[in-house]
Parts: sequence; structure tokens; C-alpha cells
Amino acid sequence: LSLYLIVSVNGQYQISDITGVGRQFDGIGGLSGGGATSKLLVSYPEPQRSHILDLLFKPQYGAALQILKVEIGGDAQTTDGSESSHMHTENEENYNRGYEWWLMKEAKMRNPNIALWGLPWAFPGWVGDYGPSPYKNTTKAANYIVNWVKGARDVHNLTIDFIGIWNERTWDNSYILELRSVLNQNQLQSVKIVAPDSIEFYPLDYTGFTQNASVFNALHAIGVHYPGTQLPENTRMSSLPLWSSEDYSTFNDDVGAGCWARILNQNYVNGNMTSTIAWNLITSYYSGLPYPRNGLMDAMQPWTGSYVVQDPIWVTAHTTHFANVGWHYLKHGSGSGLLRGGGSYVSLTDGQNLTIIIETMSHDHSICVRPKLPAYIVIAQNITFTVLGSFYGIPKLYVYKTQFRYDNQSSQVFEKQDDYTIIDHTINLQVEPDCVYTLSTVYSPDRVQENSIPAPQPFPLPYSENFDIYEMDSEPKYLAQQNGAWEIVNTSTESFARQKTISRPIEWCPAPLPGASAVIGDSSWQALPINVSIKVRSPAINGARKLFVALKMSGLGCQAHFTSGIFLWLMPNTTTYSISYDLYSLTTAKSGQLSAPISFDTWHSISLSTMGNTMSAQINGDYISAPFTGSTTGGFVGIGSFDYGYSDWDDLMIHDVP
Ligand code: 147
Repeated sequence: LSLYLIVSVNGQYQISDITGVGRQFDGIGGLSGGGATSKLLVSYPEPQRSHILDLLFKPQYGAALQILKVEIGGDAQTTDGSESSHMHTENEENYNRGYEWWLMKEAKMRNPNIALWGLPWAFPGWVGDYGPSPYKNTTKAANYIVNWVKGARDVHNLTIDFIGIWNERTWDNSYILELRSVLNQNQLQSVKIVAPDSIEFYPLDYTGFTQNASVFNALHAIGVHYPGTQLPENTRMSSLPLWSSEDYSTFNDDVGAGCWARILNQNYVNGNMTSTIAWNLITSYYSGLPYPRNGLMDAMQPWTGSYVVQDPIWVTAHTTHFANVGWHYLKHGSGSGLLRGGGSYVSLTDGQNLTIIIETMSHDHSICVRPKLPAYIVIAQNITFTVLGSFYGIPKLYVYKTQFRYDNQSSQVFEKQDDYTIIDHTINLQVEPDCVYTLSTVYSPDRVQENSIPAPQPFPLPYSENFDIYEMDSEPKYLAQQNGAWEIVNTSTESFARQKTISRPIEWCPAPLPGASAVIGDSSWQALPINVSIKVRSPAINGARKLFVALKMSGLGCQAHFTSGIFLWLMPNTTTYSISYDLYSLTTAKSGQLSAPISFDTWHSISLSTMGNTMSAQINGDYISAPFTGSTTGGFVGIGSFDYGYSDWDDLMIHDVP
């Protein structure tokens, strides 16, 4: 019995447009939102903030993204926080909230050709007449979305290219038709609808969706999520563009980078998908929130300016530096396909230029968050490409290589190689597993080396914030709203932060959250004795009826109904206070009466601290103390209410107790 180990395989492939080209390449993008994933980016210091934006958007620089997809805020938690709606209530509109407008303008400034795309996760409650669905009154919902498109145009001079339906929730044919018609009534024919952005497209019956001729005509592209590079046959053969409109969501080490490399190629090779959008664009949410480091790079320390350019940025560059939207893939078998020894190749052309991208990511080094990746083998291989058709006379190609290493040696990432001279219309390459190659007639400069990135530091203490130096309606820095919307109010006499969501939104999270909340600081704050003080006020009209300030808040995101911590509760118009170890007050540590009621329309000073086995609180001068018997888990400082209603906050101060 003899044992053979196959160490290498030869494969021959054609690069040709003789029988025409394949589908149009529609671009690679990143998603800001779904939710609040760019929260910390906007408060970065310069020059780091501009460097980061260059790394995301500047052509032929870093990721050089071709599409920016953003959340249309809906005032509710949508994974790592909530984003503000442009219409908290039916009678008001505001297009200066949050940071997505800013981000879109920064992206456009760097790449005027970048496509912009908006998609809602959650909606303010009024959109669905306070029921659970935005489709109750399709005209209302369509007008709400079209207002956002018009706000982008009229207030920010931004042209929105694509608009979606409702992220990963049911779609509704009559809503799609109504949205198309309201867009058209507003002379927004150029704004294209992508749908359904559904996680479970497969095995849903595609016939019910686009074989409805009017729906088919209303759509520009079919967007699916986390397809695992595959689509059911009837979808894969659709004449509509097929996009992986949310994908990736993987920890951004070199396995995450490997996931991204594999799906960027194979979404086309296996699924005919011509655009892929990474969730998320950049990890700019606090560590300690769900899906840590799921961005193409990390920037979660605005107080230092520290950031990390992770390798998914350079995997993106392997495609985006060498092909523009509007180019075409070459067809399966004549420029694109699977490699005999494992991995894949795609070719892209504008009719003259040629770009070939090869990836040989092994199974264990390219696992994405979902779906399950079936087993397969990648081995070293000799690849021979025969170049035909329009590409027959190409004399040489520029070559860029990434080789990931998982054995403590450092990876070689997006490094320019010697030019490849094509002899006899033939390209020969020896390729090892876990590599990405680009061979192209397009030249791109060497990878930029970021220097002078500030060192990381924990959230600075003591920290104080008086909300005095902001523009009206802007979102306070570092205060990461988890549900509801905190915005600056400037009057002639005072400036403060107000929570502005006054009724239950149409939530995106599967489990409803009880009210509004926001966190600030560090998820690891635990042992250190810590004190938070703040002023709070509940307006008599539309004011919140149960307010909290909290320490050690953990268990956030869509799981926020399990949030634990130390919650100090005040009930406006009563003298009642309580301290609980969880958001639902399932475990109450102490409760009692204050010497004076918490009146409406009045500022109240409160503070809360832990030290050793004791916790203590001060409310307008009343002093409360109790033994601490809660969990030792660390967590953020938090504020909020157990209901929806205005609450005003000012003079936040956090310090460690000496
Ligand atoms: C997606 C959301 O659209 C994003 O906002 C973000 O939450 C992302 C995180 O991976 O996930 O939602 C999904 C949630 C669950 C599944 C798929 C997508 N799932 O269990 O298959």
C-alpha cells in the first residue's frame, strides 16, 4: 500500500471576451449603520480623521470603496446603537442629525463617483400608525423615505443612487410600487430601488417577488444578505443585477480578511453577484458592544486618535484599485471560475484594460460569520492563463500580492511585485494557498504606510461634558445612544442634551426594548471605584416617567433587555427612588422616599458611585447608601428612561473615586 500526497496541481484557463463579456461589475461597498457603527468616527481629531476617511474612500489609496450604504435612522436600536430619524414625529423634519450626512459628504469629496445608498432598519412609530409594520400606510412610509432622499439633495447637495425597503424584515410588493411611484412623482426617477435586503431569500419563492412584472420593473437590483456566495438557480439566472447587499460581518483579523477575499471573488463566480457590501464599513463603536471589530478597519478611540488599518482594507484594494463600476466581469470559463487546486479567479475589463484577481483562501482561513462554509481543500498550484480576444496583445501586467500567514510570521499584504511580461499570450503563475493576487494593466501606487498613529489609551478620566459647544440638533460625542435619540438643544439661556423619541419606534430588534438609553465610557469599568454625576429634567409635556442613571451597564445591542448594571431610578412627580441591578428592576437593591418630589420641568442633580462593597447615591442632596451585592461584570456609564418621552441631561461628570 502506498500513500501519495498531492502537493500541487496544474490548471489551464482562458481569459477571453471572444464570446462576449459577463455581467456588469457594480462595485464594492461598506455599510455605515445597522446600527451606529460609525458613532465614534465623527469625533476623531485631525489629522487622523482625514487619514481614516482617505483609507476608506480615496481612489487607489486604501479600500477605495465604490459604494457607501448608510442606515436611514429610525430612533431605535439596530445592532450597536440607534441612529436618529429625520422625522421623530410626523410634523417635523430635520436633516442635520447624526453623522451619516457628514460621512456621505466626506466620501463624495474624496470620490465624486462613489454611489450612495440608504436603507432603513427601524422607523419612528408614527410611520406605521404606531403599529409594528411600516407598511400599514404605504404612502406615509414612502413619503418618509423620499423626504430623506430630498433632504440629502436639498440640504447636503448629495445625490442618492439607491434606496432599500426594510432591512431583513418582510417586504411588501405594494410598498415597493408605492415607493417607486412617490419617487417618480418627485422627479427622482434616477433613484433606484434595491430589494429585498432579506436574510432568508433562499429558499423563498423568487417567482412571487419579481415575476410580478410591475415589481420587476420597479426594481433595479435584487439585494440578498450573507448568501455564502450561492444563490438558488432561478435567482442566479435573473436578468436583474444580483447584489450581496450585506455580507462579511466577521472579526477583522486575517481570517476575516480571508473571508472577505473569498466572497468578493466567489459571490460572482458561484452566485453571479456583481456587488458586495461589507457590514460594516468601520468599527467605530465602543468595544464591548455586539460584533466587535466587524469593520473593514478599526477606529474606536476618538479621545486618542488611535486607529488600526486591518487587512480587509487591502483585500478590498485588490479589486477596487483595478476596476471601476461599469466594467464587466468576464464570463464563467473565459475569465472567471474556480481553480482546480481550490480558490477562484475573476477577470474584469472595460473593453481594453484587463484585471485578474485570484484568491486561494483555505477553508479554515476564510470562515465568515454565516452561513456555514462547507469543507474544501486548497493546494499549491501552477496556473496557466491563455489571453485571447481584446487582451491578446497585452504585453505586461502589474502584479500585487497578499500572502496571509497564520503561523506567527507576518502576512505580506498588498505588495507590488515585479511586472509580469506576457510571452506567447500566456501567463504562468505558481500560487500557494492563502494568497490574493491582482494582475492588471492598471497601475496602482504602493501601499501607503500610516505613520504617527497615536497609541491607544483607555477612555479618559475624569471626564466632564456640559453640552455647551455643539450645533443645535447634533449628537453629543462619545454618548452612544442605544435606543432613542439624544440631540443638543440650545436655547437663549441653556444648552443640554435631550432624548427626543416620544413613542415606541417600529423596532428592528426581535425583542422590544422598554425605553431610551445611551452609554458612555468603557465596557471594562468594574473594579475601579467610579462616580457619575449628572443633571436631569423631565418636561411636563411628553416627559419620560421613569428615568435612570447607571453604572456598569453591560449586555447591550439588541440584547439590551438583558442589560445589567447598577440603575438608580427616579419617577418624576413622585418622591420614589430605587436602585436595581437590571434594566427591568427584576432585582431591586434598595428603594425608598426622597425628602422632596422629583418635579417636572426642573433640573435635578444626581450622582451614583460604587466603592468596594458599597454603592451610594445623591439626589438633590438626599444621601442614599446600600451594600453592593450585584454582578462584578464591568460596564459603561448609562442614562435613559424606562419609557419613551423627553428627558433632558446636562453637566455629566465621571471620575474614579480616589
Ligand atoms: C445583520 C444586520 O443587518 C446588521 O445590522 C448586523 O446586525 C449584522 C451583524 O452580523 O447582521 O443581521 C443579521 C442578523 C442575524 C442573521 C443574519 C443577519 N442571522 O442570524 O442569520
